[in-house]
Amino acid sequence: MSQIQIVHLRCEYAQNPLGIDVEQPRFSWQLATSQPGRRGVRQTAYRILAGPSQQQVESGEDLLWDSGKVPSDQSIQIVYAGPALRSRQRVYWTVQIWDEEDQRVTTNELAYWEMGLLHASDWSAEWIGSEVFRPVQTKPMEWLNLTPEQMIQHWQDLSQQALASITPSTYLYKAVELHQQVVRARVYSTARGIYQLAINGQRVGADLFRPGWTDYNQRLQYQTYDITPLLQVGGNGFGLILADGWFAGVLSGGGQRHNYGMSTQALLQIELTYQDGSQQRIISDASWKISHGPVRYADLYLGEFYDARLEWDDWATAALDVSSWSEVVAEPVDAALLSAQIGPTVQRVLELEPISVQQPEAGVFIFDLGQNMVGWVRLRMQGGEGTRVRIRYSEMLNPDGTLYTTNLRTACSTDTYIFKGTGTEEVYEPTFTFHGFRYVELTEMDCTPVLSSLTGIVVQSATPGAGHFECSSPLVNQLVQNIQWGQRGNFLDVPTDCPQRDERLGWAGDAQIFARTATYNADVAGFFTKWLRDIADAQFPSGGIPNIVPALTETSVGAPGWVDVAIILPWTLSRVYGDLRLLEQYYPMMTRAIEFLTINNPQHLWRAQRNGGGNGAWDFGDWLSIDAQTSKDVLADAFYAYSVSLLASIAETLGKDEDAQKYQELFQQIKAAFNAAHVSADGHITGDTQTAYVLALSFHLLPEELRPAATHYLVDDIQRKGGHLSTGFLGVGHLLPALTEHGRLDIAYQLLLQESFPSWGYSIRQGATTIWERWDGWTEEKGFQDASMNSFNHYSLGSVGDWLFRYVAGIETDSGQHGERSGYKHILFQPHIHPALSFVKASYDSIHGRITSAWDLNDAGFIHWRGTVPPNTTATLLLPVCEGASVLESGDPIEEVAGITLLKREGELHVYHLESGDYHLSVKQPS
Ligand code: RAM
Repeated sequence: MSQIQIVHLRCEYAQNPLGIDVEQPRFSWQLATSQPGRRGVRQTAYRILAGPSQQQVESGEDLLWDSGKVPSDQSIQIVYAGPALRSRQRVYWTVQIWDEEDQRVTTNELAYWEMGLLHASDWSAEWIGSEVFRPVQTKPMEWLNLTPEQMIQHWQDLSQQALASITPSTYLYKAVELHQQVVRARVYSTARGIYQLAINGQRVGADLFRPGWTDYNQRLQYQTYDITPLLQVGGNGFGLILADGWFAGVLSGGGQRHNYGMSTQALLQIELTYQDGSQQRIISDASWKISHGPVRYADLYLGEFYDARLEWDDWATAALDVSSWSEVVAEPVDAALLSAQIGPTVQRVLELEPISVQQPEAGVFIFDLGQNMVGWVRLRMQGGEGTRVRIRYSEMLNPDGTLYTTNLRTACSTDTYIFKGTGTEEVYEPTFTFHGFRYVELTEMDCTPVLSSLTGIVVQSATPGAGHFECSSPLVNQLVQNIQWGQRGNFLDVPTDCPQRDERLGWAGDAQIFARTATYNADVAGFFTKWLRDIADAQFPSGGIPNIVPALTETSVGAPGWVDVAIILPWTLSRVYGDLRLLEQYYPMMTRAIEFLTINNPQHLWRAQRNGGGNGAWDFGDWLSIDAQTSKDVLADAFYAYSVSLLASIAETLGKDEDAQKYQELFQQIKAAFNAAHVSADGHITGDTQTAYVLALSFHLLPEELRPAATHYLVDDIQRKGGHLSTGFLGVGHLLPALTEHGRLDIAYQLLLQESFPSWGYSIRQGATTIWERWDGWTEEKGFQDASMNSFNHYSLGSVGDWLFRYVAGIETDSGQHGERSGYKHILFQPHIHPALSFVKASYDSIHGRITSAWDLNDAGFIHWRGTVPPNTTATLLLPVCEGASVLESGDPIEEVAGITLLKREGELHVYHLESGDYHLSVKQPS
């Protein structure tokens, strides 16, 4: 048996995806070795076999596509090059590789993918609901010019109106008699609203909040399920529950309902193939029946109201009595709007048990889940018929132990359950709402709840965890947890700013600063691929990009540091996942975004088109910085320069040399204008703030000779502030990298470990279990910040996670001139060892497999570094080794060890080349 295995076969980042509409899907796999200590495992060639059935792939006969033996070490992003794929086509595939000794390796893993409905003509289903589609007139956000007080009042009025006018969720149903055994059945389904489908009493798919959030005016994703096992010969019942969701529910825009349409509709097409080869379709059409049921209403912000007395024992079965139900209203669908789901759906991922229950007032029970989380609770309680329990959620408590809900603004986040009164324990979980909370309040019930009465259900977009980071500081370990929880709670179909108040929007500035951190925490390839498409959908005809994606009723372009997501995100994804197709696909979007700025700003300073909102209020600056006012002009010009420089790199990666040169020249012009406008001869930058220096250094805007001075002013400011940072959303992610890159690792560690205000450590000392929106969300002196904007679960200030993985553990990817080294094909290990920590242990599941990097310092003056270079990758290691030190690898003099080569010495750094394998280096400093 070969000692190399081929594992983790993926198609378009997914394991055996169903219903994709990518015309030429891409494959990836990983190599693993069962021989400990084996180094230099490499793929020298691959062969992909794809066929219509398992047998054909295994026998190699009648294949759809045989790539032949391709001499290549590429194991990611390999494009299917067989015949054009048809709607519904299922293709099985496997891969063989040849290793560095030209030994062929095969795998037993057989993967597949299945195409969705590729053409509008594939659809015959119709929209069904209680009424025909009534679009919403897009109106500009009228509240933009209101004062904060007026705004709160305005929002409150709207949410009261919304609650007063809210309508019950819709139940749709049809029964169908099937006369033969079905051998293949698929459902293609979507909704204007959010839906849950059940067949013969069983729920279809574990996904939540389908079809997810896109700009429904432009695009609706449909989902595909294999429902073969759910069907039976004889009577079959199909039931679908439809709630308002993002489509018709309350969704920011100032507490407004009906952002995309006035009522909900569902669309489903069930395609059956029988044993004898004949086919049948069951579609949503005028033959369906409609009614109301136990979900009396459901709204993402307001919560869910569930009356269990209205449940049917035989919901979605053939036996359901619908004699009193109404006819649906059916209307044709514009199938051009439909596209296949990409990326992961939202799923439940964890359950948390409460750690305490308190009774601050008679009849008020407050449960503490010990963690700020996103989802809801599952309730297990007994109650008399028609009695109720009211469930409210909050992130924090008031000093008297009651719920602090003021910062939720108008999001009532209240679930209500009416008991059936069965005489036994009833179990309830909401389905069509979610809340951001740590504390749960139960009131109004006629029984006394106990600790085990509820369980926290954590939901998020199913992005598998990728990174692990642990070190000698419990504070930093908690910080890592808080960053990961912030991501978990806010990656819910789109990357939202916060999960609790009446906002929960895809703020682009937050996402651009956090994107790289996000890639370390989880596999976000599919998640961000979907959202990138949302960004492209949101681009204005002018080329401008909005602040929020999917865009709401916003009609103006976004702010510096927000719109730049259109360049920063694709660039990040291309580096982390080696995804050059995204660069190619969105190149026109990126160039249009930049050309829009260039045309409007001929002086190379970003002055025009950065004031979304008309009155300039939406030029956010270094949002939520503390005790510093970075010049908005400095920020705008710095981001303009940065985006253009990235676009130059993108053009170069894609081999568009002329463009690369054009954007490189443009970058130089912006840089010159930046220096002329903002930088004095001695290196001072207008405003003299940390963020100004950090961005100028990180974005390479200063002449070489001024960098030391700028670093000096930066450090000076930190020291003047007593070792404290002052950066907001835009500066924070670059702060510690900039210090590290400019020789001040000591200051970077000082800020990391700082516990007094303002710092990451300060919030942790106050018991934070997530990253806060504001440094001063709660302080000992002032208590809660202004409730009109104070989320305790926001990821932006957690963008320091990138530094922990990329610099402290030191796991970074190379790119190569044309992206050939990206996706961690060639790893750069750059551990930044410092006595502030005595050990660091990290791992990261890259698209090529698991990378590890760990170091420790011991009293005897030894430095140890342990690392793993996955099979079929290579690495460069930068190790601090001072003059006269000796370096051993697993106890042997390093010069004699296979797989590792000293390339050069750069001052106190030794630069090694590593083949794949595990390494254990020790450096003994001279005594
Ligand atoms: C608030 C939030 C959000 C930020 C915008 C500018 O809505 O803090 O995260 O991006 O402001």
